[in-house]
Amino acid sequence: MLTMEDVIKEGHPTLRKVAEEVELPPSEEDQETLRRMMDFLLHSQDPEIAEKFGLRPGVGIAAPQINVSKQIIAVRVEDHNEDLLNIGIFNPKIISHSVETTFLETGEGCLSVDREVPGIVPRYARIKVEGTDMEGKKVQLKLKGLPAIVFQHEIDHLNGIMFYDRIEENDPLKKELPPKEIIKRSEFDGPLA
Ligand code: LHY
Ligand code: NI
Repeated sequence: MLTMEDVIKEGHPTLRKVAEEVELPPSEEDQETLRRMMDFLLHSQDPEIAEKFGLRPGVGIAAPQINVSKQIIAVRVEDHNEDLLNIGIFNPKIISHSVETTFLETGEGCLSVDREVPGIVPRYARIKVEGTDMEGKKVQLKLKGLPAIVFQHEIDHLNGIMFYDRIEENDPLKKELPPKEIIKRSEFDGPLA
């Protein structure tokens, strides 16, 4: 099973790389990677297992964080109705998003960052994500609230982006995306960068 020792930390070059697309249908090896990532989240959210293995509770993880530079993410998080969204996705892509932005009141953290970084991380309030699930089936998800934030955090990892890259350096409490990003991204023109 994966533990914190398998999770690479900031400064590791893999976290700054653009991850490779997964070939479809997903290979046994890629499926196994995703399964291990989903198990990690499950274990990290089980108080007894987490305590026993020293796991930091997590709601999302991206393959580059376990030093696999491939477009694979796992998310395990409750939505605003307390329904569990537990999903693994190959090649996730934000195909559209709201103009409205949002942010987590408490700021964001990262399993690959062993320090607190205060500041507002602006995120799209709503996104539509396309990708491929564990079985190789194409899926589309419409997300808002915490699940939308977690997906954006994880998809950022696939593009070598850390959450603190999005905190305005001279104004860490700024709640808007920089205007040029709003313009660029509202054209739905490809990956976040
Ligand atoms: N995991 C974070 C976690 O605590 C994800 C996250 C996302 C935290 C958004 C807070 C806000 O589960 C990761 O760092 N995954 O990359
Ligand atoms: Ni992270």
